Amino acid sequence: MDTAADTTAMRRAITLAARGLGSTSPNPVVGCVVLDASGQTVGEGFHQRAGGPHAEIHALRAAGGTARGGTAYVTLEPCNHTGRTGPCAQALIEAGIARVVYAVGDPNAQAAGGAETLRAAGIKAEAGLLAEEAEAVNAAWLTSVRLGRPHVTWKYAASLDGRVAAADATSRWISSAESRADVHRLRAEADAVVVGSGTARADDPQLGVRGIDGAVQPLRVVVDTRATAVRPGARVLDAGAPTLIAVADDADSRHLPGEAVLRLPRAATGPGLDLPALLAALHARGVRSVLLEGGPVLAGAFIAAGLVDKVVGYLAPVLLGAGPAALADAGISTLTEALRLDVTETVRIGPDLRVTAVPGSA
Ligand code: AOF
Ligand code: ZN
Repeated sequence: MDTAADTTAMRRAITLAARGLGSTSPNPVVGCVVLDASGQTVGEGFHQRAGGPHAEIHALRAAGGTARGGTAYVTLEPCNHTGRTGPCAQALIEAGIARVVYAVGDPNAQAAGGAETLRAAGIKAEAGLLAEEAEAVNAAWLTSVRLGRPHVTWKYAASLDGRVAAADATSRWISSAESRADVHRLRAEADAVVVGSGTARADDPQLGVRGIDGAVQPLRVVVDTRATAVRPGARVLDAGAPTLIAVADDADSRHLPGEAVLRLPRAATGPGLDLPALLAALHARGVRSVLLEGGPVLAGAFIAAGLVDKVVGYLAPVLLGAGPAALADAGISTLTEALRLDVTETVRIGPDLRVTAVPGSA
């Protein structure tokens, strides 16, 4: 039976896990809280970077001998394997923990089985407390393990009537400075930022994270099928972060730095690249989360291919009328084909509204 104290401790563990967002990839974000036998918090920890100690180890170290007879709250099932670090299930047993409450089972076959190991040692191991919230904070990693491809968030900024530019193509700045700063936080949490050729040509974006101390710069990816949008001297080729220009395998890319070129097959249908192949190539490079920043054509292709896991829209209180829509053709021609979403969050960001939604389960 979960008590209010259990929920409070797990909520704290989820908050701690979130501190690792942007720095743990290709590993999960994980938080851990240890309460002693009387219910006092004696240890807290979170996973900070791949290869470093797991959350449980940080929390057990902080607790020391006071962990004996206590309860550990972990956002992910404790690992059972010796990878870059030792098995946390064993560490919890050795610390004398009496009960382990974890939110989400570990889908990573190599590490799974921690709960069984704990039970075999006579420790109560309970799953599922605040599982939805723990899933949400770890969505990128869980998706990448379950599907074998990176988690994709499509982000756009539009007028309240859903336009991303005015009729004459002017588009700077529809959303507010606050929203633009918030996008840098999304970039900092992503392993890769992806844009299409239209955006590269129109905006010459740099795609780096600015204004966030200690941020890890994401890989910059431009989908430039015909290798005509990114020219030598483009800002995306600066030294600020690594860059990949994804081009069709028959495109002439001699004007691009060779190490930046990623050759991929064309899509079976439509004008672009094979997007599952793009995601597979990024996954092979350790990318677990992608922030897709447009434009409307590339976003439409991702939606049509069923490759968008989350949508974040910044809606500015302005009307533009006849400009282009945030999403071009997404393979939807009649209402019964519409992609229905569930809104998971709405927040005011300065004067704008940020809406987060995920494809509906229905
Ligand atoms: C983490 N941090 O706090 C927990 C993890 O590469 P390794 O050896 O560190 O193992 C990573 C796996 O361990 C990871 O994929 C997940 O299944 C499990 N738990 N991992 O990086 C943590 N608790
Ligand atoms: Zn572990």
